[in-house]
Order: sequence, then C-alpha cells, then structure tokens
Amino acid sequence: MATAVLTISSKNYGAWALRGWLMAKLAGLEFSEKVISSDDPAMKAEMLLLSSSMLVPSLLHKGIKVWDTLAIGEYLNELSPKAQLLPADAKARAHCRAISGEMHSGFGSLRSALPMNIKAHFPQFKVWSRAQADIDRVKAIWTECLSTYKGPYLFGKQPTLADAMYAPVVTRFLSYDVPLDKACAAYVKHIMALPAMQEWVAAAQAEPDEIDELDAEF
Ligand SMILES: N[C@@H](CCC(=O)N[C@@H](CS)C(=O)NCC(=O)O)C(=O)O
Repeated sequence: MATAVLTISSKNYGAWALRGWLMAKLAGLEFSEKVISSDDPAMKAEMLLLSSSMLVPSLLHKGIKVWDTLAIGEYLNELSPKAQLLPADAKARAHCRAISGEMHSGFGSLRSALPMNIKAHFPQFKVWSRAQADIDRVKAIWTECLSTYKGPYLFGKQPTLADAMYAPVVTRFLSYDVPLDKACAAYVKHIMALPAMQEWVAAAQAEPDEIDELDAEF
C-alpha cells in the first residue's frame, strides 16, 4: 500500500493539483490520491487535516505534511534525488528554480483569462493584452530553455520540476488555441505525450461535467 497521500481537486480544472501530481509521478513516488471538492462543507474540516493552507495539492508522506506546490517539489527532490526533479548542474538548477518560481508567483492574467479546462476547446479565443504579455513571457522562457538545454524538455533529456510547473500552461495553450512556433509546439507535444500526462488527461476527460469550475486561484 502507498505510504503517501496526495490531496488534489478536479483533474479538469485543478492546475495546481496537476503540478503537484505530476511532480510526484516524475519522482516515482507511490501514492494514493485523495480527491476533495471545495464545494462540500464537510470536506473543509477534513481538508484542514490534510493541508494547513486549505489549498491543494498537499502531500502527506510518513507523517510529514507538505503543502504548497513548490515545497512539494523540493521535498520530492530530496526524497528521490535520482529522479533529478532539479537538474544536476548548479547553473541549470538555479535557472530551473527561477522559472519555477516565476510560474508559482506570477502569470496572474494568464491564469484568470485562460483558466485550465482540459475538456474544453475554444478555437480562435480572443486573448486580452495583459494575458498576451504573460503568454509571450512563457514562450520566451520555453524558447530560451529549449535552445540552451536542447530539449525535448525544458532542461534537456528528462522532465524536471519546471516542466511540471508549466504543464497546466501546456494544456491551456491547447484549450485556447494559442499560436506557437515550431519549437514551442514540439515542446507541448512532448509534455502531452508523457504517460503521466496522458493518465491525468484521461481522468480529466472522464470527470463528471457537473463539477463546478474552481473559483479560487487556478
Ligand atoms: N500557491 C499554492 C496555490 C494552490 C491553489 O491555489 N490551489 C487551489 C486549487 S488548484 C485551491 O486549493 N483552491 C481552494 C479550493 O479549491 O478549495 C500552491 O502552490 O500550491
């Protein structure tokens, strides 16, 4: 039986949940999922036991509770150093932390204008200027990483914490038909082809439609 429990929310709408879940998969952690619905008041009390911030994702592993996505990523990197969630090279590692931090603390316009919704497709979606600036910054980050580390992932041959942080942006770019150049489009394909991503997307597709869109931060 798995000794770790990852608390998550909707697989269709839960961008932070996807980040934490993908990190756990990339780290090779055996875990069970606890899916909570923020609409259910009974769940709130249970939620507090699992996540001190009342936000997901939250990881419970051998009595250690870790909430907040970046903290989960750092914890998993310590737990499974061989998985190299952070690159071995110090310069690349600093770069990986910097762009992961940028995703963690920024891109508010992109998040609110293009919320994650894996099941949906909005062809020719009209993007407003601030969200466009966020999109342009994401593309610049990806382009720099892909040319520096030669792909197919942001830091080279294997996916890292940064790829998990940007995975919900990958699904958004597909949902909202965001135009991409060849290198960024190839990156999107590689992320979507990860077995873990395919598993997540299949579960999102199978999620009942009546799950309300999360009204907190995406
Ligand atoms: N900074 C947090 C953000 C987590 C977050 O905003 N999670 C959202 C959903 S993906 C949440 O739990 N919202 C409250 C709720 O759904 O009840 C992190 O890195 O984990």
